[in-house]
Amino acid sequence: MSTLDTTLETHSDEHHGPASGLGRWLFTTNHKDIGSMYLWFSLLMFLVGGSMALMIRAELFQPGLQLVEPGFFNQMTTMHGLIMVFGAVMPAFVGLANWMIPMMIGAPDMALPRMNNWSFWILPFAFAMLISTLFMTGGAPNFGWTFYAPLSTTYAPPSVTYFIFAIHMMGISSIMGAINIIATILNMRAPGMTMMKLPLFCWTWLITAFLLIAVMPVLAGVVTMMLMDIHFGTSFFDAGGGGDPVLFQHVFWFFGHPEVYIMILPAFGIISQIIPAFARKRLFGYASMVYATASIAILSFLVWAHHMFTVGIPLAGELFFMYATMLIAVPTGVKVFNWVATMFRGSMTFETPMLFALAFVVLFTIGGFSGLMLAIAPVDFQYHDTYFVVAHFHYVLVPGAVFAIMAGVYYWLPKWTGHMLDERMGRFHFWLSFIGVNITFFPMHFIGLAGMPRRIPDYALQFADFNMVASVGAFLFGLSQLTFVWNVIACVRGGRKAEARAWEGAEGLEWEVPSPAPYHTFAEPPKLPESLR
Ligand code: HEM
Ligand SMILES: [Cu+2]
Repeated sequence: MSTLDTTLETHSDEHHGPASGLGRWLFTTNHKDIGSMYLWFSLLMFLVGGSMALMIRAELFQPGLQLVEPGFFNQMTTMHGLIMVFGAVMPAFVGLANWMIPMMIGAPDMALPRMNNWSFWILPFAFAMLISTLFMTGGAPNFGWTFYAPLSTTYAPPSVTYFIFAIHMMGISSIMGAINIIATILNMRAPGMTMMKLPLFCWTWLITAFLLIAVMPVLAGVVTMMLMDIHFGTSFFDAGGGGDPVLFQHVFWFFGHPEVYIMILPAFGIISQIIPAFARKRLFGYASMVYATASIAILSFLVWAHHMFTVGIPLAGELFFMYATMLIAVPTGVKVFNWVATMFRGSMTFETPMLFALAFVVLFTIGGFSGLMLAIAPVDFQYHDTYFVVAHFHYVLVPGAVFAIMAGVYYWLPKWTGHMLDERMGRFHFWLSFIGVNITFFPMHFIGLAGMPRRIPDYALQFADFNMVASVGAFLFGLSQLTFVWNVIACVRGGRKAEARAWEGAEGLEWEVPSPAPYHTFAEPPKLPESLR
């Protein structure tokens, strides 16, 4: 090697490590730094939103009013829902996308690194503003995470204006993140990585990004209409001025239903990476996974009114939305079938990421089945707005989305930190969470079917036993998350050294680079490994 070459190399090394101090984090355009910030932010929001859930469950431990004012209770349910959806689950997926997509496709970074910095940094401001409403006159938003008008307009606390601004900012962040992910995946794949070789986490995120671009503007639109109704004399949602509150629900759920897939499709992707690794087999039915994901995404635009069966839509509408919703079970069933078929006759081992992935398959499916029950229009008249709904969506969100995120974190932690995690602590966290989640949410099916309404601080005596069980489970689940925090911090600080391919059966470009992954990977496009050729 000539002298010139050597100087050039040392030169470039000197200037491309991380900057030092706070500036590194404020001004970074590095996908790994930004991914880490998203993940830490998400963890913080998960703990804040989780504490709110525990306040709710503490009040509901017994019938009667014990701990909080009913008005404050409503603020807690609202803030809990908003923080978990927009602050915990969505940013966690974006963090995983930032870390993993460039490494999985063999790109040096995201396509639009400066925008990436901005996508992240507006989030802390949005959530600081949202949470600050708790200290304002009239209190925080109290109208539920679905913010139905006129509760969120005519009868809303003054802080609703800050809520609207916060939602706008979150929307901008999500749209920029989505544009970045699409630009990266479509343009920056290593030579030879055709679309049908793309790792499934990238595929599911690509489709999710299109969903985000399609529906975040709808969310922005609906909050803007609220803003107009509140401050500028319009009556979009005010029957007294010729408007219609049901219009709100249509616009909201046109955003809201695709939103629930935004929170689950990337989870499908993570599970589709992990199960083959620990079954030591290729994923069964790769192409059908891609088509199933796309079908779910397209169908998600045609089912929004299944949230509105009770508002009085025409019978033809009830039937259309009922059957369209049931249709989604078909591609979802394909996915579950493929995961099970991947495991069939595989050489399975059950490390922590795999345990979370397996629990995902079983418990998400329970949530899917209760979703099918809710889709049956005539019986939804009984379930609507009861704890059955709360049970349903927590099964898809907690042992669904959240377990998938934890599976992904445990799976990729060795790549991020260079250390293996403490398996015993990981399994301890898994079993406590698995037991806690079921004790919390399974009884909610029964109290829901028996008629206990959601979003109430007090309830009739006959619901007392199951509520007590659910509250005990919630504290078990909540406290066991501290073992997760402990695990992650311990793994960052030390542990057995991880190899490049940290898990025996793991395949993909991310396992070809050293652990921890260097600050810059793939300055040159890599040659694809055997498994991808
Ligand atoms: C420690 C785990 C959790 C517990 C114990 C918990 C508990 C609760 C409770 C008791 C409610 C109020 C139900 C009602 O009164 O109607 C609620 C609502 C809600 N939760 Fe959770 N939750 C947890 C985690 C999550 C996660 C991870 C998410 C989202 C990813 C989530 C999303 C929601 C949503 C969207 C609502 C509806 C809020 C509303 O009614 O507007 N929860 N949760
Ligand atoms: Cu829906």
